[in-house]
Parts: sequence; structure tokens; C-alpha cells
Amino acid sequence: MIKYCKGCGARLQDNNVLLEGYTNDLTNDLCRRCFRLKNYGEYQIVAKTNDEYLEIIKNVGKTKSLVLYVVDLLSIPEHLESIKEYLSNNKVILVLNKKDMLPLSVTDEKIIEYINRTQEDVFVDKIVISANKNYNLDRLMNLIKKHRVYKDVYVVGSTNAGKSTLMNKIIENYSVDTSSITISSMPSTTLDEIRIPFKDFVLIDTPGIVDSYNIVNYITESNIKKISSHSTIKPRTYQIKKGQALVFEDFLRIDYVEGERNSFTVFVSNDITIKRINGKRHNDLKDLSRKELNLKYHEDVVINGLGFVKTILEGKVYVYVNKDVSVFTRKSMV
Ligand SMILES: Nc1nc2c(ncn2[C@@H]2O[C@H](COP(=O)(O)OP(=O)(O)OP(=O)(O)O)[C@@H](O)[C@H]2O)c(=O)[nH]1
Ligand SMILES: [Mg+2]
Repeated sequence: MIKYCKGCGARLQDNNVLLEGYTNDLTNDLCRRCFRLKNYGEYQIVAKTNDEYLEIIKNVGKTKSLVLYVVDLLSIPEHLESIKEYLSNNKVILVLNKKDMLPLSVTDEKIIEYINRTQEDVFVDKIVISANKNYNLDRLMNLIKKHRVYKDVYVVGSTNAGKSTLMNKIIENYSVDTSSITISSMPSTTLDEIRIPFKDFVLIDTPGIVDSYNIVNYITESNIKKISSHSTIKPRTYQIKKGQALVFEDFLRIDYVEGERNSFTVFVSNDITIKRINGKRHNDLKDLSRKELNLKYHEDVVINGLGFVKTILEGKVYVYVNKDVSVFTRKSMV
């Protein structure tokens, strides 16, 4: 009998320890990797190519089913609408997750209004939720009922957006099933589709698209844990003069190189240490790749996977970070 791991969706096998889905006993419900991740927090990297993920998402496109596109509010992609390239025939609900990370002053209305202002509208609905805190899940269930086309409803999005966490909360709140899907702060936790039947529909978790421009691919495991802390961000504001710089741990530096005295408010995990330095006197992290960005009035500097820095006045910054991490400016979100 073919059996799939209830944690990550991989097909269970007892032949090769090195391949996904390995277990020493095929009567187990979990593969060894999920067992260790759930019980000891040990993470084991699995090599999966982006082509495999694209294949999965293209297949979702062929089904014409309703799709929940889950996005981490702290890492909103620059072009949300590009998901529709693969899902042109699907109705897609945009699910903005991890609301609990943002200060309470950032209301759902403000977030949705911001998305409407800055992104092309390709979604049948948009909703702000917190899977961790069960926030707005009832409303989401109603949206699923309202827009569902067939029995199957897919959950897609970048790795670490919180798809499996959302699935687990829906299982906890709305199903008699007691199994739970594996979640972790590390990328590529879910490895294959996982189908969970509910009264009127079947929800299908999918592996996240690995975003190769996300900072999580280029920092240490201990820094990944720091950037994905679960406590509400306390924004940190720095009055900053030309020539000064902010240094984030050992992976990011932002130099303010042109402009009047400005104010930088940093929205990143509270566990990340930030130092303000005299940029001319200290050369820390200048060996990282440099990106030059011009600031307009009221813009955010977004560091994909980490968070953003809200600025006020016009000016110019140099951002030093791994060359593959995407960094861009946008109109202020908050
Ligand atoms: N603060 C906060 N963290 C969340 C929330 N939802 C998920 N997370 C965290 O985000 C990380 C990734 O969660 P997963 O559910 O494994 O993400 P995923 O989208 O299934 O990831 P892959 O399976 O790798 O594609 C974990 O550390 C979760 O605890 C949320 O609503 N708020
Ligand atoms: Mg997952």
C-alpha cells in the first residue's frame, strides 16, 4: 500500500535513508525527517529543484480550482500579480498572513488599502489573517465557501509564508481529524501535496516556492531563528544623519549617503541586534554586495525575507547584503 508522510506529504519508503520520505518502519505515519523535526527541532535540508515546485503550481493551474495564495506580510513580493502567470484560470484569494507581527496600529484596512493602491488587482478577494493567533480564520472559511469552484481548494505561496500553519489551525478548529502537518522556521518543510478533507471541500497544502531572492537562503540557521521570532515587532526609530549607517547582525548594512537629517523606523524581528555607526569610520560588512537606492518622500526600503525600514525624507542609501537578496523601495505601507 502506498502511504504518504502526514507531516510533509512525501511518499514513505524504507529503501534509501538519503531520500525524502525515509522511515525504518512503514507502519509509521511520519517520515524520519518530520519525526525528528517535530520531536527534537532538528532540521534536515532536502534538495528540491525549483522546476519541481513550478510543476506543482502549473498542475494547480490546470485544475481551475480555488486557490489561497498565502503571503507573509513582512515579505510582500514586489509583484504579487505574477502568481497569476501560472494560475490564469483559477480564482485566487490573497491571504496576507502573520498580522500578529505588525503593531496594532497597522489595521487590516490600511494594509488592504495599501495593496489596492500599489498592486494590480487580480484577486477575487483579499484578507489579512494570523494563522498563529487564529485571527480572521472564520472570515477566511466564509470566503472559501463563497468562491469555491470545485471540491478541491489549494493553498500555495512562498516557503515559510505559513501555509502549513494555516492548514493546521483550520484542522484544529473545523475538523475532527487530529493529525498535524509539520511546520518549521526553516525553508522547504512541506515536500508534496497534503490533502485534508473537510465537510464540503478538500484543502490541499503544497510545498512552498523557494524564493531564491529571500534572505533566509543566505544567513545562518541561528539568524533564521532570530528573524522569524514570533513576537510582535516593536518598531525601532533612529534619527539618522548623512554619513551614518545601521548594521544588522552580520548580514546587512544600510548607509545613509545623501539627504537631510532623516528618520528610519525599522520593522524587523526584535531579536535582531541593530547598531548605529559612523559610516565613514567603520567598514563592517562593506565586503557584501552594494545596492544603491534613491529614496523619495515617505518610502520603505524592503529587504526580502527580513522586513522593512520606513523613511521620511528624500535621500540616498547604500544597502550592503548578499548579492542575491532582493532589495527595493515602495511607498510606505504603515
Ligand atoms: N508570527 C507568525 N508566525 C507564523 C504565522 N504562521 C506561520 N508562522 C511561522 O512561519 C514559519 C513557517 O511556517 P510554515 O507553516 O512551516 O510555512 P509553510 O508556508 O508551510 O512553509 P513550507 O512548507 O516550507 O513551504 C514557522 O516558524 C511558523 O511558526 C503567523 O500567523 N504569525
Ligand atoms: Mg509547509
